[in-house]
Amino acid sequence: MARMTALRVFFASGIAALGFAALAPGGLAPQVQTPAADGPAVKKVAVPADAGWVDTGIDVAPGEELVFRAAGEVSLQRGNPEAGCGPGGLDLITVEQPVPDENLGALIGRVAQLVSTRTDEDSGMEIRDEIFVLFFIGPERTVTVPVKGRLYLGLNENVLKDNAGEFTVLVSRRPAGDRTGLKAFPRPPSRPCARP
Ligand SMILES: [Ca+2]
Repeated sequence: MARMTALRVFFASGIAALGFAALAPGGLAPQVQTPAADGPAVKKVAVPADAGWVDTGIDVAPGEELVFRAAGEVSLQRGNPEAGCGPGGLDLITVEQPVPDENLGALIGRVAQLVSTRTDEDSGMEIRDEIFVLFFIGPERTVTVPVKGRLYLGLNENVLKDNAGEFTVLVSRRPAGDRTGLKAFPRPPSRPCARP
């Protein structure tokens, strides 16, 4: 289940502005955080297929472990019966998509760290310099965070306006160095050891 493909680290300026421009105005409100009964907090995040990067509201640190579990159906082209898929995406790879070697429309993640902002002399537009990492998630995956930043979720596609539907993603996290937390999602309490 866990896919350990390499995480790509990017440094972008200008391009980063395009990335942020894909966000819905004002961003999307993160969902309510619900503490699990016997484990780390699990956050439920809706990822509409046509929304661009969804801000989870979660700031992550290097070494922290994130466990994702996703469900839901989306269409990558409204009205096209061949364009429906779950978080694993369509069995299709195109020449242009954010994570190039994974299925089109699959659930992907992005951790972005803003380095600086500056103003373009010609256009007057704000340019955001940032470091970011993109990674495949799919229906279920555990990821160790490589860089500090804000966690965003989205689809592995560049043409988003014609999409419909949404994924629902549960995000569970464990701090770096924490060996007491649960590996993934809450499990039933373990039985006490039998007395000798
Ligand atoms: Ca599309």
